[in-house]
Amino acid sequence: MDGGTPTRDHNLRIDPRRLWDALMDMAAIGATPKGGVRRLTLTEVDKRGRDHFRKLCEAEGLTVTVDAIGNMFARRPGRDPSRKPVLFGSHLDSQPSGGKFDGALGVIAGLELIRTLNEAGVETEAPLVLCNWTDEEGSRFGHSLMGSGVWAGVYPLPKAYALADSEGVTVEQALESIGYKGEQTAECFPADSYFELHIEQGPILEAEDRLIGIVTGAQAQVWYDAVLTGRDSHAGTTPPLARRDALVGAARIIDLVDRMMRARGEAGRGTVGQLQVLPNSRNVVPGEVRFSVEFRHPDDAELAAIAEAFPKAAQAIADELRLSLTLTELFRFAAQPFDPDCIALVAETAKRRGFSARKIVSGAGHDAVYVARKVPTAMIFIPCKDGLSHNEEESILPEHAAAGAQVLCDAVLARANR
Ligand code: HGY
Ligand code: MN
Ligand code: MN
Ligand code: MN
Repeated sequence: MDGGTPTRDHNLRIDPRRLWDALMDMAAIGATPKGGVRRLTLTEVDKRGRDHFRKLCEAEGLTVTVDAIGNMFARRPGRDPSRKPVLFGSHLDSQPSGGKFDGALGVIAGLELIRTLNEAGVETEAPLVLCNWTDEEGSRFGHSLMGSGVWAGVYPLPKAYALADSEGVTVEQALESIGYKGEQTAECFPADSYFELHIEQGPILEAEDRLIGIVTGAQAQVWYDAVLTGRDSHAGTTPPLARRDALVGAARIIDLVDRMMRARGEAGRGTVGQLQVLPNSRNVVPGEVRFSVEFRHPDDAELAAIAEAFPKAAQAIADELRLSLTLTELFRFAAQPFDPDCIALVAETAKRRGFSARKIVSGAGHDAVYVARKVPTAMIFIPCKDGLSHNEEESILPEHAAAGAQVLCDAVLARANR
């Protein structure tokens, strides 16, 4: 790559067709019949996505490294090696039946940025690093934003390694089995800034006909695992008062979660997404039920109030039904504001390109939430159809993907050459 003459504003244009083709190629890895993807973290399919990503990066002259938690970093040198790198990217893992753009858009748009620079022979002042973070979704091992969380010092590596999925496979075993337990330490390295392009995963941009979301931060979250234990007994012979039915208890706690959400109006979020009934036999009163609970709120005080009230109310339900309840708080994070300078750069960039934009707080969690604890960070959103995500029908318009990638490219370039 010959050195280009880095100027402040190259006015480089990404290639929308090349971007969309690369998105469709990645979407083919783990493609599901209904048009989504299944690339559960650290599975063989995730490995295929990772291998494909590595190949594309190396074909662009990037040096790819993998850290101890499997985070992938594809590095492009800058003119001034003493400068801290500008980071950008997202995640390639997906929900069990996820959409083809959640995470992948940010990674593939980052690759398009690199391709655009290479095509123009432009060298930036600061180095660039394109990131693929491990296990953003948290669906398999119960901790979302795991890779970025280890990198940012939120999760100790041994704790992350010991997390196990429902079959008892640990993160460390899964990393080893797909060959992505890297040598490099998973500690955060010095970085100038981080920019993440992502679909909004909600309805606001589409409803307001805005092209770009200038993301100012993300809301607070708390995740729990719950185990309710009663007693298996015969469905035909056990009278009501003798029953210790864990599924009835779970049903009442699920209703409690829903009522606590609705009590907070439009901003409330409370979800039970996973549920396992044991012994799961139609003529046995269930003696054990395991389920997930998560709450979110843009206001920390509200989230704290929920985290204070929920365990007590759930315990009262268990007591009433003579069940034992084990409630484990898996993690919690406060609402995370992003960096004002990076936010302003995204806003300026969108304006200069004439893209309609608005500021927005992210309802979803993203790797940027943890990276922001160490590095000045901002995010760029584009709309998704009907605000739908974590659904195989997730879809975006090619021109929206191109606009998001253009803003990412301009913002990273401006930051790397300032
Ligand atoms: O759950 C989340 O917010 C993220 O999309 N994994
Ligand atoms: Mn995502
Ligand atoms: Mn997601
Ligand atoms: Mn996310």
